[in-house]
Amino acid sequence: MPLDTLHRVTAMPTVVTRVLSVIPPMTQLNTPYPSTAYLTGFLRSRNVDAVQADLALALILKLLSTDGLAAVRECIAALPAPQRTPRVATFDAQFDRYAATIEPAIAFLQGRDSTLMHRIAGRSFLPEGPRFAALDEYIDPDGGDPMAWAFGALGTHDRARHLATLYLNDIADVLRDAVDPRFEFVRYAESLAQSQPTFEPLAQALAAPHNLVDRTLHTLTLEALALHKPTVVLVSVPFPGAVYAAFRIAQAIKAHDASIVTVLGGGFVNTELRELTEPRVFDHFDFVTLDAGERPLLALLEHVAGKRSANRLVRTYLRTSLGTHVGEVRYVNFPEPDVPFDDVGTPTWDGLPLARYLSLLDMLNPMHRLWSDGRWNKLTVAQGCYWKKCSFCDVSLDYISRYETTTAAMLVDRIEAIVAETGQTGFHFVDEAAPPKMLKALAEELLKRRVSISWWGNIRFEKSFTPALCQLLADSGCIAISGGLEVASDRLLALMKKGVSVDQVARVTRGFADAGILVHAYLMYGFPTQTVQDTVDALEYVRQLFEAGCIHSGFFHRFACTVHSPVGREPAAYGVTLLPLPPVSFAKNDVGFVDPTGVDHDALGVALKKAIYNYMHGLALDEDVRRWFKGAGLHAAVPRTRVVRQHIERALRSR
Ligand code: B12
Ligand code: SF4
Repeated sequence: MPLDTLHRVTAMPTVVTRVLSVIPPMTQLNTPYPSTAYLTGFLRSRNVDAVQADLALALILKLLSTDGLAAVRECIAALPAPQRTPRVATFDAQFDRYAATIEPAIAFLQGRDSTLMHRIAGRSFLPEGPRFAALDEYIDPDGGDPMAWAFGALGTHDRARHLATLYLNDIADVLRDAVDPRFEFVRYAESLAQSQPTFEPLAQALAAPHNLVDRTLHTLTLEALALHKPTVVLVSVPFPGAVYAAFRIAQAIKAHDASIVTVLGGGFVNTELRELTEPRVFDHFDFVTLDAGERPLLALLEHVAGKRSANRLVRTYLRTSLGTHVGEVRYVNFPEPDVPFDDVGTPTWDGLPLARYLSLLDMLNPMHRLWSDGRWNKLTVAQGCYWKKCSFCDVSLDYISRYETTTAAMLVDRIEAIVAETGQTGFHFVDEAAPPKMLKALAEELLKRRVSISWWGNIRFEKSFTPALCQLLADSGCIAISGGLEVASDRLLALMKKGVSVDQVARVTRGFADAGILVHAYLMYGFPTQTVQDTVDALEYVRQLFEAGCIHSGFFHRFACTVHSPVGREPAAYGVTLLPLPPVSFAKNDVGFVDPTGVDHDALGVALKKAIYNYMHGLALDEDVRRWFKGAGLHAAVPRTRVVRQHIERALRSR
């Protein structure tokens, strides 16, 4: 079909455009995911009437209410006996206590009723289900309070928050068993979307009758439409775990009023839907856009207003015939430059219920604690990554490869505006790897203007982070940084083009630690050609880094090969062979591979995770790392590490 025909079938002239941006369930509960804040701020800067809603938070607050729990109990009553799992039975038996405590517990986690901490911490207020058994697993080796050992010196408030989080986790388990097996607080029905080559599983799920979660989301969607009366709804899916609900929202909108224009975008789309050809997606969404949303949206809003033809849309998929399951999917990308980073405006949280987010205390890991606890304003220091070389990373995608900065003055203007609007001074810089030069300039500008904030974010452990710069960053409010040490092996770091060495990471992290900044290391295992010996050596380096006080926290992730990364694009250069993918009409991201080393990385991963858990408690730091691999299902004996015991200490001395 020629593109000018597209114009006739898709142009939808609307008199006044009102744009509603929506965060679908689930992303996170402690603070809004920032995409709607960015898009709303940008659209308002261009005089578009724009509003936003967080349906993820709204859904949780509805389900976790007295009425919500009563509805869950009705579902339980309708369950056949074999489906009444022990946790469902425990909930049912203690239902009156759950119903009486849910709203106070939520108010406490929202920070609206802090004195309740005493009753919660006393452990006689909240009913306790199976999740509380985890408390018995914390054993203080010195015989002290196990919770204090596991979570550091917890005050009453934190202790109560942890107990209240276990209580909510119990309820989430009941929801999973009795209502919807796909339900989780931070991801929902993720497997229906993640690397799903066809739309079929999602289509089947969307055709199924509503369960309680679907029904609640449907009602909330209609309430948002009634409140905001949008003509265009932008649905943002950052992760696969937000996709199913995004489609349910669009389905509800279209059933209510098919003339409302629905648009899908966000990190998941930018990553996984780059080869979209499935027409059924467009039963729910009129348009799907790729990459940074600003330019495609300006074009799309002009198109919707009848002022631009469809063949001049930017990075946009659409279906060539509306209202049917058939029709072809077209990708239109009229060449227009992106809106410069300088010009994207200031995100706004206006319209989001900032006082109603939940500060959960789930994990021992101090960095995870920052992720799930507290209300953080989110801001990007630069667009993209200045390094863009790491071979495991999606460097071919726009959100990594297009690097643009702005001035420190502009960033601090944005920070000041956000603090004035939200009244909150905590910032999470959501860059993939914030550039050191910009961070330095930003710190100087913050200090110059005497703007007091706390901030944290992700960086590369590169040598321009000198001890002096680390101190400057700390002075400007930096409380924590995370960065990739990845495989902790110089051979593999070179192969993955990380551009850092283990010794350099030691020196840089020590500089941060000395400045009083919490350091979290992203660690990786299972990279192509990684041997058992490499893994044992990596753990020895990590042990020494903890022992030397360079890092305080870490997490071992299993390497996953994606089609957008250099490994996925040139597997032979990394000594691996890709497994063939089925034909793709929907999502494409992860790809299986065969590594001739044949190492059982799953077994090693268990050992690595156990080790790091102990190191974070300062335990077993003087012991031979081979102890963690015992019983890890290795056929041969675990090799002794080749790393000398004082390696990191010497690297630090040579600083
Ligand atoms: C910071 C970050 C995190 C942080 C904070 C997450 C949070 N909840 O705030 C942490 C470390 C906790 C994290 C965790 C995870 N993350 Co993360 N994260 C990021 C990162 C680096 C930045 C996110 C961000 O805030 N961006 C700023 C916002 C404004 O950008 P944006 O959402 O993309 O929005 C822009 C455009 O997409 C577009 N847009 C967005 N929505 C819409 C809607 C419409 C209609 C339109 C037109 C346009 C549009 O316009 C916006 C402005 O330009 C991104 C990569 C990236 N550079 O974006 C990965 C990314 C989103 N994460 C990803 C993943 C997979 C995860 C995890 C699932 C990892 C895991 N396995 O646990 C978890 C999920 C956690 C959760 N449930 O909250 C993937 C998602 C890809 C995919 N396959 O779907 C990404 C893309 C990175 C990657 N390739 O791995 N993440
Ligand atoms: S892993 Fe980080 S530093 Fe490396 S290219 Fe990706 S975003 Fe940049």
